[in-house]
Amino acid sequence: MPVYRPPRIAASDITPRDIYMSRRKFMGTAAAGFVMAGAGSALAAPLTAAPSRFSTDETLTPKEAVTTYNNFYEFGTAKSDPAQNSGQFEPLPWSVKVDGMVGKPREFGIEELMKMQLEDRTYRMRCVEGWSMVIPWVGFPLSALLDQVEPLGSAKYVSFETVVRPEQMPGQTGFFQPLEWPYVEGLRLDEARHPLTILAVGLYGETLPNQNGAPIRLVVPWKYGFKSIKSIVKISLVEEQPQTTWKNSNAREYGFYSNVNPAVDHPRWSQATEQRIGDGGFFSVANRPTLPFNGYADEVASLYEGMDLKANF
Ligand SMILES: Nc1nc2c(c(=O)[nH]1)N[C@H]1C(S)=C(S)[C@@H](COP(=O)(O)O)O[C@H]1N2
Ligand SMILES: [Mo]
Repeated sequence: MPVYRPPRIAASDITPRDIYMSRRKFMGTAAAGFVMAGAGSALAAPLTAAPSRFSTDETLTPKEAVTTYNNFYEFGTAKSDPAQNSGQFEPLPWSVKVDGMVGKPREFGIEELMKMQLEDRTYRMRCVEGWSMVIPWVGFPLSALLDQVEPLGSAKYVSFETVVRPEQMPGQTGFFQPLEWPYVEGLRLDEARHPLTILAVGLYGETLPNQNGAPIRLVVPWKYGFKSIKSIVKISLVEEQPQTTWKNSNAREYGFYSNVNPAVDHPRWSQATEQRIGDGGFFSVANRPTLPFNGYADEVASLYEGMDLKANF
């Protein structure tokens, strides 16, 4: 991944959380749930979502930064590429195939997934590159989807796959390919079933912009951002630890677990601190301490009892 360069965000760009939340409340009464935009349309549709006890009340990262400073290598490797190069991507029609070691394998249309009980999940997001954001996702627990397909006792892991569409994803064409496609990720089944793990279908109260993983992406807030795979077309329940794109690309630098851990440095930089995008404006530096499990230790540390977190990064 390229070396991190801080974006320039003025303090005035930051949306105070109370303003956003009161706007959300208004939209909750005004919007009649998900409005399907036409196929291929990038029109953002408002979403209705219930509050969640898992949401942080920290200052939100401005929507402008969340939607223009992205990692989505299918659209290019520069932070500005996904927003600039994803205009022709068609998130509709869409479906997600759920298969493998399950009693009831099936394909879910996106319309059906949008009708799940949606919640506001405002989470910290920590990229392995050393920056972080606070993003108000709209989504539902992955466990709610897994329940519907009835995982078998033999299932130990969940694997995820992003769409491959070179004709709409310029990062998948050309001579230089930074990663292998499809982008794949994975979780242990207990991580996948954890209540913090969500499938997000929106952010800031609207359907996901293409650059953030439209129409549906994973969010696992205690792990480095690359685990949160975008634009998912397939979810499989499997017995063995799944392949993951960044580990395949460089196993020494990017592990399967990738839990946020200030005590385990990346081979090329420290993970002890981070820069919260929007903090400190122009002279912003990576000065905020990084928290174990990205601040979600109370919720998730028990998943890793007895495991050597330094060896199993
Ligand atoms: N398919 C796919 N998913 C992906 C990526 C990617 O390049 N391709 N980048 C990951 C990385 S490194 C991060 S930090 C987050 C960024 O999510 P955001 O752009 O919505 O903040 O998406 C993750 N999911
Ligand atoms: Mo990342």
